[in-house]
Amino acid sequence: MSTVKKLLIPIPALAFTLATSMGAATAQAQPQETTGPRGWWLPENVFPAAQQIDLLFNFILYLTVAICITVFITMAIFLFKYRHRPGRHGVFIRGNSKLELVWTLIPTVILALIAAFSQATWSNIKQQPVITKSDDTVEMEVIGRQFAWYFHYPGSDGQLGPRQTSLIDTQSADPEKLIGLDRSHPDGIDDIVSPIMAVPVNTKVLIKLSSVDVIHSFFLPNFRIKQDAMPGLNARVWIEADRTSAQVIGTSPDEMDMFDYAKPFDIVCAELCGQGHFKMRGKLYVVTHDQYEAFLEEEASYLDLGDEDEGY
Ligand SMILES: [Cu+2]
Repeated sequence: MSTVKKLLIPIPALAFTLATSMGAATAQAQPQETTGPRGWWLPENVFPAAQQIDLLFNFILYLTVAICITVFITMAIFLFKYRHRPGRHGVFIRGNSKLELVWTLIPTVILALIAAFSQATWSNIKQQPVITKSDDTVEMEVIGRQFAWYFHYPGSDGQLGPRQTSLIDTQSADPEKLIGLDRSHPDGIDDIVSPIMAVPVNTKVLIKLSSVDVIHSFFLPNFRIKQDAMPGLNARVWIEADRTSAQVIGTSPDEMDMFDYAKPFDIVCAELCGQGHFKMRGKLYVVTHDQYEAFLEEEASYLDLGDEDEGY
């Protein structure tokens, strides 16, 4: 076998690796059974405000692919046109100021345009007053810990109880001790801490995001949300789903029956946070208002049992 043939053999394998790794961040994060109808592209978006993110993503992708193809074709033409031929000598060129100005200005204008387009999207997703609490919003807290997510809901008083660093016990099997919830505070008495995330559909959900150990990243592929969870810092995130997870992902007899066997959206950690990073996944159920109320009631009933059993 010639050397050229030997070198050519790995090319299909390499092309396959490149093609599959293009969507690696989302592909790895979305196991087949929970992310819903699995197309070859992004998972279905249920967050109307994130449509702008998809538009920007596609615009930047198509632009960079077009530039990439143009550069490689130009390079190939130059390689061929100015290849070595007997008797041909190189020519000394001092440079071309006009040409250099053009290839500096074009990318500058393109980057400025992308920055201008992104600014509106960024403001809508990130800035006040979009993420302000009001009567028809739901507030909750999401806390990352190696290697799971915990969800802190306000109880019937609608107020999130405070968490204290001194109360955090990262070795505890009890979720409320893991996140350091202060039960002695009046706001914290009826609070719920659960390893399951449930939010009502068509409702703005404000999330206070943090971590009790290392940096994690809260990634909701179906909402195009990805935000770092930092120890000692409260990041603000908001979401609003226009469909329930049962409508998008479907139902399964294997799922817990709390939400009529609805399958959940994926929650993944998108920050390499330690040896168990790969298994740091959670379930996000977007449910009807009735199902959401029933979920909180059921969780609160466990809370009462815990209170009766003083020894525990
Ligand atoms: Cu993590």
